[in-house]
Amino acid sequence: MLNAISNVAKQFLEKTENKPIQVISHHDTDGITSASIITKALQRLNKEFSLRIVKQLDSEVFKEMPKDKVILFLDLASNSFQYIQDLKNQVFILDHHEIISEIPGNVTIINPHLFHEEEISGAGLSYLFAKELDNQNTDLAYLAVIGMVGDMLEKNLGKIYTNILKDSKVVIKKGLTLYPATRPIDKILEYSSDIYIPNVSGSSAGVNAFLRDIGVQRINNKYKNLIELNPEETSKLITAISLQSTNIKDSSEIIGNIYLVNFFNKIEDVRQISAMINACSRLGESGTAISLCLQNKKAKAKAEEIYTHYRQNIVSALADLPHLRKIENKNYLIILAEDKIKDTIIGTIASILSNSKNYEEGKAIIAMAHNERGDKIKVSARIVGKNGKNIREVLNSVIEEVGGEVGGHKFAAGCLVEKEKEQQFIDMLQKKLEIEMVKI
Ligand SMILES: [Mn+2]
Repeated sequence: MLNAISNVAKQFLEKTENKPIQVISHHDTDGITSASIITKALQRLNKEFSLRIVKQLDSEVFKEMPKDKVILFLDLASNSFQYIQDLKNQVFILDHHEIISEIPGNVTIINPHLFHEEEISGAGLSYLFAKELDNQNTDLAYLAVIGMVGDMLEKNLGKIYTNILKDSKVVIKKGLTLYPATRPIDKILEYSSDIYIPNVSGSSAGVNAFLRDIGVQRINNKYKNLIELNPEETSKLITAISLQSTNIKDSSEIIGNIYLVNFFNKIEDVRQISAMINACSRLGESGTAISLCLQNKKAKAKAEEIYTHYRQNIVSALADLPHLRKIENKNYLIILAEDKIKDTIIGTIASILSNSKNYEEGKAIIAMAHNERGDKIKVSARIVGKNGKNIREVLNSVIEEVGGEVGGHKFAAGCLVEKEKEQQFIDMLQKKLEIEMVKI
């Protein structure tokens, strides 16, 4: 694959010698870090280019495609050939999503699925590509690591990513994956949204009692940072969290690599940076997210503000849940948030619900919210406990009849439906969910 990337980089330089470039990337952390790497690389080459960040590649995006530019897609487009084949442009794609149809003639693509090698995130591919353009871009390797963690691909690292990690100078520690690991453990337990421990989460008195019970001591009246805990303290903490939290089923869910990077001249937890990028982008501030990635000082303060705001959005959305319209039975819960929850965080809300122990394993959680323009409905579906029916197939079967676009996988999928089809979609969804239940 590395040879192929080198060839594609050469072709790209040739084709863009006298032509401007349109870069199009995805709005999640992996897409934003991909876009940041390529932005820096193209600036270094003095190339003329513009950048667009999109939630998904739908027909709308293709309506506004510039005619006389070379198009470079990052972290998306492998399943959008039906649109791309009609373009007159020369198209380059660096993506790791599954290819579902024949590659059109105007497309040059790097996708790990074509090489049967390890899975590489969009940012990893963008980094390898940028490094071929100019070896100076090796200093962007940290962004490839942030993108990888953002896409949760860190569990099975292969040879290529191991080398990217070496380039990045990111330090890896084994331990508890709650973040930011660079902060005191009491603050992490109090504020983490990844675990819920009754009487501890959200309560500083509860946290103190919890830590005292398991024998983690304060030093000079302060708790250690998570990364400073010794192995004994870490293991006591992991045991206590697995026993008392209501959402962690197995301690392996909270054990893993902690990635530490030098960012704005401070050691930071990559998961925290990824969460900040994600928050900025989802609240419509992708420009800030990219500036943050490229370590622009002004962007940092703004990103921190947005991140706080984003977390407040989620907290208030969760607090609003009891007041929203719902359709619920033993096997599924459909939440009709309408315009009361932003479409950009509805997926996060569905994930949080599907990870709580309030619902039985195998239950389908489907959350629906209107988009900003009010013409479409974003649907996010999850399966509790990641065990049971294939929710992507369920959505597919509904969309086949109602119309729309589906993405995702077995236990976490989503789709976009025309607003006027809302009732038809809900009726059909209930019908399909019930059929699926009977099959099981
Ligand atoms: Mn990705």
